[in-house]
Amino acid sequence: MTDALSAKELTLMDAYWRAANYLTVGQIYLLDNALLREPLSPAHIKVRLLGHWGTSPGQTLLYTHLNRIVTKYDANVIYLSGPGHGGPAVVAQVYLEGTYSEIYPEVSQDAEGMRRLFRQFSTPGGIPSHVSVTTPGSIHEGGELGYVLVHAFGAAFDNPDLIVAAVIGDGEAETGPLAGSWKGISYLNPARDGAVLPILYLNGYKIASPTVLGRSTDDEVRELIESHGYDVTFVAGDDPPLVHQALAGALDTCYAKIRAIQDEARRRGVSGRPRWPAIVLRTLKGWTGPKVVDGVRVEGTFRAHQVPLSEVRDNPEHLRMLEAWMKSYRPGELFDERGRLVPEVAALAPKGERRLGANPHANGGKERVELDIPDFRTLAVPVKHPATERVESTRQLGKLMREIFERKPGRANFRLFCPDETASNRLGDVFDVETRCFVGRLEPDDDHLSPDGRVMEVLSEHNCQGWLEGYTLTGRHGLFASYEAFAMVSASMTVQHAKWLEEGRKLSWRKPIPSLNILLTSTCWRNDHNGFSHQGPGLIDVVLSKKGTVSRIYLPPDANCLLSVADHCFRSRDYVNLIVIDKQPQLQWLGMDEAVQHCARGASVWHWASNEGGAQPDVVLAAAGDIPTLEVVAAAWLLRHHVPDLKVRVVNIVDLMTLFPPIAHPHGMDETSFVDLFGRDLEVVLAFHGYQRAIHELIHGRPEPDRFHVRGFNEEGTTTTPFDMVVRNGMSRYDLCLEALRRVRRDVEKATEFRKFCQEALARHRVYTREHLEDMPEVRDWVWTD
Ligand SMILES: Cc1ncc(C[n+]2csc(CCOP(=O)(O)OP(=O)(O)O)c2C)c(N)n1
Ligand SMILES: [Mg+2]
Repeated sequence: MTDALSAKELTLMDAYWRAANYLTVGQIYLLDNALLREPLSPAHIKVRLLGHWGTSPGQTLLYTHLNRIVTKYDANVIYLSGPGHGGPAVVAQVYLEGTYSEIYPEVSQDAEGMRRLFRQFSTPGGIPSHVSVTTPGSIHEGGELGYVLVHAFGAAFDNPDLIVAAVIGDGEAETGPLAGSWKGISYLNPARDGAVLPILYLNGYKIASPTVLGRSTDDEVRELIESHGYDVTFVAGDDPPLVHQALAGALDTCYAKIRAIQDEARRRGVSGRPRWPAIVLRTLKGWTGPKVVDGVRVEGTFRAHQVPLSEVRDNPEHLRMLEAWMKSYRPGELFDERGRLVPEVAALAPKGERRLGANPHANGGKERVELDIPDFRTLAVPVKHPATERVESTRQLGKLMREIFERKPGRANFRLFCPDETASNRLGDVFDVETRCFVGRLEPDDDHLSPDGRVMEVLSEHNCQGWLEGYTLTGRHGLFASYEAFAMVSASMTVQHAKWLEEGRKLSWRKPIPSLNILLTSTCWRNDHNGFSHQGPGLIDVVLSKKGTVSRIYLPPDANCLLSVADHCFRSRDYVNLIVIDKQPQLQWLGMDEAVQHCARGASVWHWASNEGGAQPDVVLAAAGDIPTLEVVAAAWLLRHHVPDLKVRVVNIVDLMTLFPPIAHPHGMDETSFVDLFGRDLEVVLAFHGYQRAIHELIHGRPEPDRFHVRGFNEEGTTTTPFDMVVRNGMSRYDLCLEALRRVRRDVEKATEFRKFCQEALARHRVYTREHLEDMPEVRDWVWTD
């Protein structure tokens, strides 16, 4: 086989790699004397050494070689670093190519800029140690390991020209999400989407242990990845010239294969799942670093993971070794008098937006095209009288998405991600115009399945959420619809994404991206057939813990509110929007105009359900969530019929964050509005979709918070009737009535009889459900009557 690189190219690429390695080590260790123009002394060394060397030389190598592919083929490539703790490697690279200094001019491409580059890394007031939001060209921090491949696929969908290089750590490859993400190629359409190039980086170790794949034979690794459907090319070695040649050749081959697959599909149509190329790179962990330190082997072992020389300030031998290590890259040949990369080497970097750090896809807001959303009011459910008709609310959202799918702009920029539950979640109207995506063998019995679909059904919450994240991070829009309980599977990804958005907002060069929209349906209250395992509203608590700048939680009580909320969420940017509503037929409360007003306010008094008249109510019955709304309104109805003397105000909360004081959340309503709803010292019985404590957290700091008596999900669940669920959790209409009477501060006529009525109703419920196995007709068929 002929060498991929000429002797000259090889020399220059090696120089580029050495420069990146030099800058990587400099960032980890040096405060000053960046170009080592004077003998290294302890004063030049950082007090705290915080960074990761082990993964870095492999990543600088890959980046250098991807630069070559970009330049040689004018390829459109972004780089995702799975082991994102190799932050200094990627920062070194974006600095060398010039993007870093364009965004952060104070970190200039000269000696002073290099000093700043080193000093800022992993120091207070500086930059984080990972490939984080501050790193140009990054859409993936790689802090919480496991998501690099799902993000890569998300970025590639509907981006036909893009190649996403995804570097996977061999430790990262042990995570569940990563192991599950190889199957992305069964959803990647070679005619319509871009390409993902997985690069499994086998340096053999994690922090302290060997990796499973590192200790596997080449044959075993090959079989594993081939069995996922990839065409694997191995690159291995510890001799730089040989590895350069092999890697350059491998990347040339992979590039050619990608283009051949795409050309074929774009000319002749998609026929089955192509065997996409993947690379396995087996090199030493901490390659080119110190081989042995204090008599212990470091290069090629787990000991290279973080800082191979840990006592450089105090141990003269370590200091000497650091100096020798850095000088082994021959900085004098690489950087000129002013500290600039010598022109011949610098010329290897791609130009303009082709640079990996400057590619606009990795600053997704730049690529964002607004979503073309139809007027959701045209999908309104007519509500002549509140609480008289039952509708599957999520079905209206399916209709809205159907219309969004229909209105494709030049290039489609909307997808629905769902673990196999689109129809089950009553969102199936999208199938009037869209199909489920599947790139593989199709059977005549398949239902709305094709390689061209944009409904992404993979039974993996990690894939669904990660794909949507990658899709939005590159400027496109979508929704992840999940069973409520199982959104917890990817809750940690929600947390990480919220952190990313939070940091991104602080950087003016990062343009706002479409929000991450998560629909939680099949909720805890209505998992009649699935039972306790499916009953868990925990994601609300997770999102509640995120900063108000990025977190939103909506609990629309009916279809028209859901449409209004969804429209708002689809138009928003830089948020994590959690929308919680069940899919079962449910009573409808508000006409569209009222719904829009209610959602705009976030919470309001429902006068039609209240009987306070002009007077001060005895009690406020408040609800947040669809089932709580049903129980609260039914409780108000019972009270007005049985104890008309009791004055009740009904409040509904659709935007949960309005309950926060304004200092805690930007949606927090001002005190006047809060008092308008809940008074200053009125007793409030509040039924909540999730765990009660969330409400107590929200209203902390409001006037007299002890007067809020919250009922919510109490971890009482099983396979049972809808009403039994609320009874078990003490949130039934009868429980709410009893609670209201318990809290009232005056004697109310007929209260005693009504208490008895409620207790008897609960007892009757118990007997009736055990005998008839369904809810009592008076509950099951309840509608509002005057
Ligand atoms: C989900 C997760 N668990 C644990 C960690 C802690 N951690 C940081 S780096 C690392 C080892 C990573 O090994 P590998 O993926 O092989 O990367 P590399 O060898 O390239 O450094 C671990 C366990 C993490 N960052 N994320
Ligand atoms: Mg490793």
